[in-house]
Amino acid sequence: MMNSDSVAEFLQSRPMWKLDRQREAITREYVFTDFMQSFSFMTHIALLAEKKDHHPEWFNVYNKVVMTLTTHDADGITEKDIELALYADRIFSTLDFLAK
Ligand code: H2B
Repeated sequence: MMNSDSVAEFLQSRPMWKLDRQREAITREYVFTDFMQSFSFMTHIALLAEKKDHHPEWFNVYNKVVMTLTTHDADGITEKDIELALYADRIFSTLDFLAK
């Protein structure tokens, strides 16, 4: 489990991510132009999730994806969640290649 200082540091550097205290998870909403973008984004994340054996909880409606990250084995937020969050943000910021 990560200490609360490093979680706070992450949240400060990425204000789009919120802490869900009840779940001990981090969560963010991504907004896309359409379903194809949402689903392409999810496909990219899914491949890394399988590779790392660390999977997001997510909710998708059309152009929106809400992603919640927590480590079930540890009952809280770990480095794996932060790593997946950073990866998801990076995929999101390179959406031009998803748009085609
Ligand atoms: N994903 C997440 N988010 N947390 C986990 O603890 C977790 C996982 N554990 N994916 C993995 C799979 C575990 O169930 C397997 C057995 O390693």
